[in-house]
Amino acid sequence: MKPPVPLIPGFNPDPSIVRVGDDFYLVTSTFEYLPGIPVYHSTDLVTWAKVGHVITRRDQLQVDGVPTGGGVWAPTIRFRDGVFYVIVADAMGRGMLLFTATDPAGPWSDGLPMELNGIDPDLAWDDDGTCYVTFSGLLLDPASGNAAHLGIQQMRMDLATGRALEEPRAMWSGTGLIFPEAPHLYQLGDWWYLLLAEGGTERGHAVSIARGTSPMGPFEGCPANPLLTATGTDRPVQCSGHGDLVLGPDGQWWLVLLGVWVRGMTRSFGSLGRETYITPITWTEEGWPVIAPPADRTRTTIAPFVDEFPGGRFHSDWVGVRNLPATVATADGADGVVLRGEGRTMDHVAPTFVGRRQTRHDVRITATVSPLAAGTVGGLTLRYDEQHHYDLEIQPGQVVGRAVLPTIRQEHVLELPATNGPIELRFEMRPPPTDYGPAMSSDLIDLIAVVNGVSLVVTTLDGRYLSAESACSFTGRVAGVYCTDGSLHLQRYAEEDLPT
Ligand code: 6LW
Repeated sequence: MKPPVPLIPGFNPDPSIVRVGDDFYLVTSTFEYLPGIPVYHSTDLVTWAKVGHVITRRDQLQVDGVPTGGGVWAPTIRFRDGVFYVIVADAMGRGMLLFTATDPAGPWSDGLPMELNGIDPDLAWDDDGTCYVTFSGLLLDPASGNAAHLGIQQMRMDLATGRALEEPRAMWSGTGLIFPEAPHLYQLGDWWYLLLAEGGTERGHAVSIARGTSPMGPFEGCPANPLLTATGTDRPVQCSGHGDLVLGPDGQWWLVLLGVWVRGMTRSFGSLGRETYITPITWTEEGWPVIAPPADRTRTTIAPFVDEFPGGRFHSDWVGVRNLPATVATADGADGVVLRGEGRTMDHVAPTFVGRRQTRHDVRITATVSPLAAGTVGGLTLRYDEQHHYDLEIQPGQVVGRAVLPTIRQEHVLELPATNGPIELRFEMRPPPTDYGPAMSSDLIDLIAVVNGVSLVVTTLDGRYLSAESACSFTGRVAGVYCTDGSLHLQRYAEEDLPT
């Protein structure tokens, strides 16, 4: 089965969407990466362009304190009376925050702390203008290692002050599956609909819905729940869930949702992490939505990406880990950017690294770099987190291919031929062997250094260890360039389909 191409490729989970006139805006989760919460814009729900980010200043989040995988979780975007609202959890950081802007491209406000405890907040207003914040009552305590789940909850809140106007009330929380979350409340005709995700964000992920005549409930679950799940199916997009409804330009209802594009059978691996998909909705005569599995309606190709950093500037796709790209790497007069090592490797929680989400399977990623100082150590890396990364590293006189996985570290070392020119560092991710028929991994990754026009395959690594399943991560692969010592000039970076 040919998989549908994601609507927003590369890790972009927990999509939330709002329609304002003929314009659609969509936001996704970004965890420990900065800038955070990209704002994508479309007029046709097919072609999307990033217009900005909600988080462009470090102090909008508590980036330094949060564990990797914490940070920006599940923003909801809404619009009312000329103001865009994004409500989000800075998980294990500043907590629940409300950001506002009159232009979705930004600038966005500093983030008002909201008096509520949980994750996945939603905003809805009734006809009187009362605001209801509905959220998932997941309480995390990293200090004790404990977590509790209170189900879906709701409070009326004052958005001007962030104060709760009442105690949280328990809401309809799905069909009884684990982790009811991602609630969104909509007033459609005579009904208030409460959409949510349940089953956990992995293979059991599901979308369910209920409705009632008041935003506070009581709610009656749809008899057809769960309305969507890929669990137990052979669909190439698994983990489908965490959706948000929108009425399209054509009068058609759509659900944007997250999914993981996997390779394999019942055991399978999704190297790109959780991406954003879109799928059509129809309505039954009784007024319940029917959600089709994501299908290839949206895009057929993902354009190649090339950045030569004109004037030393970054394309808006670039991210840093707990740091903004422009503060990690700087322009140096000419085109390209320069990274200066400060002793931190990719094992560090805040490496000297600039990266971009991997957006496709069967891909060639090339970084053209030159060491600028004697003793420079750095190169191209593929990161899931500080415990899961593959590095292709230039050191004085040698090039190292390194796999870092929890408790495991492996290095392959080759001599680096002398050169006066730049070095191309390359990851080529190709389909895995099919000894059993179906693939038993996500991909094989060749780590290649091209020096003086000669390609050296430093090593080949199995890609399954850098997948959503193995890394147990909410994010996905981010490829990019790092520098541990000395300084490295990054002249060109390209991601393109692997030539066949
Ligand atoms: C998100 C929640 C989830 O807040 O993952 O497991 C969190 N479920 O809906 C981060 O994406």
